[in-house]
Amino acid sequence: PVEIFRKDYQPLPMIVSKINMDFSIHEGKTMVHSELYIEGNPAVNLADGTDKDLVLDGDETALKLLSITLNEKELEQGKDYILEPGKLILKNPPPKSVLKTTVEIVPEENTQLSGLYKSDSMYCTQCEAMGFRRITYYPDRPDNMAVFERVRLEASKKDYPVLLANGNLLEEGDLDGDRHFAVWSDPFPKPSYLFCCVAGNLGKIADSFTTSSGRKVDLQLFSEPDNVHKLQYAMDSLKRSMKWDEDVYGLEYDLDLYNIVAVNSFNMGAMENKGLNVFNTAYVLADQATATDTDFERVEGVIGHEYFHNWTGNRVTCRDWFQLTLKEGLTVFRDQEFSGDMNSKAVNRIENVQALRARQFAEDAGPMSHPIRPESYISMDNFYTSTVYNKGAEIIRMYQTLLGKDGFRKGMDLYFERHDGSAVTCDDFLAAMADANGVDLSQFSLWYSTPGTPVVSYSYEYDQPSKKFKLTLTQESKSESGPLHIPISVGLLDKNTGEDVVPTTVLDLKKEKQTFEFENLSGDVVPSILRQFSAPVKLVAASGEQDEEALAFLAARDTDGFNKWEAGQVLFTNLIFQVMDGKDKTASKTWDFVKEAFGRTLNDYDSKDYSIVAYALNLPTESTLAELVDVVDPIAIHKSRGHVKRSLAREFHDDLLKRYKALTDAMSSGEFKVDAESIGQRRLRNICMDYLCSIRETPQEQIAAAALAKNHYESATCMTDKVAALNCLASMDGEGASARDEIIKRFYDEAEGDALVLNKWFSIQAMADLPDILDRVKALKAHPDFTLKNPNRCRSLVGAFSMNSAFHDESGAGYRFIREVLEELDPLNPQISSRLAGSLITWKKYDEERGLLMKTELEKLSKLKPISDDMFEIVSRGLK
Ligand code: BAL
Ligand code: ZN
Repeated sequence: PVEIFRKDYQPLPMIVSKINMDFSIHEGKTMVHSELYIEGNPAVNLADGTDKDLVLDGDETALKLLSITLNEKELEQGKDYILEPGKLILKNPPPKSVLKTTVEIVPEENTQLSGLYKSDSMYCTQCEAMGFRRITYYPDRPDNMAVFERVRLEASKKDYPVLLANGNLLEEGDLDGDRHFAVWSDPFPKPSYLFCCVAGNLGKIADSFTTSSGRKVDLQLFSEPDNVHKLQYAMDSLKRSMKWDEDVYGLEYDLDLYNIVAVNSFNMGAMENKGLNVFNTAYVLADQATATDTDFERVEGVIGHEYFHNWTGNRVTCRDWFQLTLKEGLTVFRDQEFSGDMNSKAVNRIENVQALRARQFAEDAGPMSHPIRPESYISMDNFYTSTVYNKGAEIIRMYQTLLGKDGFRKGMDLYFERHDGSAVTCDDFLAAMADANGVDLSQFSLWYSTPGTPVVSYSYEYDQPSKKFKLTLTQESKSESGPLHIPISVGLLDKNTGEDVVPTTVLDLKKEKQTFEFENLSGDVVPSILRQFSAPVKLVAASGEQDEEALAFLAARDTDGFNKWEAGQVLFTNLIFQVMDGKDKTASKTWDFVKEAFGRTLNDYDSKDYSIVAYALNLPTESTLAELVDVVDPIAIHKSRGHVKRSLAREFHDDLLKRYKALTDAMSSGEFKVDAESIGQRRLRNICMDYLCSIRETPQEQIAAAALAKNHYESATCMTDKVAALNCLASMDGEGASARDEIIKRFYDEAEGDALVLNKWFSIQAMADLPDILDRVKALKAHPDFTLKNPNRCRSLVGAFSMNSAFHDESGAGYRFIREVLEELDPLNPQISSRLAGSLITWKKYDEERGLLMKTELEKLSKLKPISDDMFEIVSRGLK
């Protein structure tokens, strides 16, 4: 395996400016003919006489080279070109040459799902980051932008009636022997990672969108014929995305056609190929019977995300893969803003920060910690990370916080004005933001090179005589070039009235330690710090202990929705850790604060923001809690959290039941909707059920809990409620076991083979809290519906189990199981195996015995022969 470094970037001396392709698809063998129009890179001036070789990437494990000519002359290996592992080097081709190659590939054997492969009955491609080199020899790097002028596909008409590629359809027709063809052309120059073609027997829905300048764009969404009825929500989301990008950024779609294809076996969530997005079915198919509210939200978000890439990613792309966050951080930020505008901004912010803390903070605390712009990689696939995506989005959000919405828009406009049609760097983005606003962002640029989660500590004092409030902030980060520029949004609330006496103000924390003064106050105040989570940092009290009275005050009265929720979460967290430390919670003041906040929220029947109420009642997740301690004992965290949950459920049993029933009544007559209010009602009712079902120490309680959840399941009219009920039932034992088994079976039967519903069936069981969980997971792995070849199915069982605290059973059996699965999976699909290996590499975070058991399995994995580059990189980093 070779490590590639950002500092070694060199532009290509020769580039491909145009390409024509011809795919002849036959069962078991596809011939790919390519014509590459080569020219000198105008941006590179080499001295006369210097060799200008053209390095073409090609994965020799996938490509069988059948012929190669340059300007119609056959080439001789060793003389005209050299074949090396992963490369074909064309020696000094004259400028303005045409290279023609023919290769044979076998998509049916492509289990890596990178390049051209078969997903069930359809052929499809995935080229980002480096899949195109598994289709043909080509400079497979994003700075080579070429026009794909003619892409011709030919296949059996009966089996593959739909033939698609990027851009516009030029021609189509029938051929002898039940075959047909289609020719596609994409006028926009693009890097190879955005290439796509599809051949299949597909159904579709069609619609159109008229852009703000009056152009009609045809929209087509394809899936296997059985799933066509589940495409409507995605279509509506697409039209909302197109409108939103025009309204917010003045960005219009540029082709006459926008196609999306739903694919069952897909490594990623979706892919933004120009004019032809490919979607993992999980992120595009949704209907009442099969999708949860979270699924609907995700479909809208990912449809938006891929659509927004058309400008931030496709029209302006990355110069090299180290710049991935240039398009991903920016596009995640754009999809988050879109989802916030379509639904609830406050709910959206809470969900995004929860995800960031649970995944990105964990990643940044382990051996895969890297800056949002990494310095090196072995396999780029390993860097499609929460850091590049989600922390990257937080960095973009900070630009907007610092420059304001108008300033940010000015920066975006200048970015497109300067770079439309080119492949650029994160520095170019920063320069556009700085120049458009006339500000110096050089200190801010350190966010791109600094790994780790910075810690910001605060202390404050109010001086009564002068009526001044002083807030001192201190930062600690891994930046090697001095302190970061951190925007800290702060508001001050009057301690007596709760009034916002200083509305949200952005403080520029630029030094290691800074004191900010607020004058002319009329009395003492409570500060609300890091409102809206204005920077991806950990905020701690300098004294080491938060003022719980202030937290209780903020949980009740903060005018900033995010910090109101956050204050409650900190109180919950404190209580859970006190229980973990063996403290008697009833003697603790925290318990009183928690009870007060919980009761007030639960009994607030005035608020119609049901999701916010639900999230305020929800305890922090186990992974969020794990991020807050130096040595993680996942079983202890699980137990303490469970204890606090049950204590609250007992304390508020009657109120929970009352709220549950009130919501049941309120919802009983309504038709199914996926608007914020309906989603919120379901969310809140399901949280009430979850608390109520946690009370099951005695046989009577087990019977009551099982009856409640079973009734919930039986009266459910949508997947959200079915999943919520099954989630509760799946962990029931004792007197609840028969209801559990009955509903697990029913859920399976009612799925009627629907792949996405079966994924839920697998994952809910894999996450269950049962003593014999590992045996159950092993039995599920042997289930006829389980396969390692489908990434969604694989994640739904193996990935889900790795998040169950029982994975960390002190016997080490969970770790052993994962290692055995990974040994089986790595030869099939390294992208997925290396992802799942992430569950073992954080061994240093755990207590010594567990850490050692995890490390032992990692060491065994490192001896895998052969081992994929992806797995090699993760395991080696993990063992460092
Ligand atoms: N570009 C890979 C999939 C995505 O982030 O949209
Ligand atoms: Zn993306």
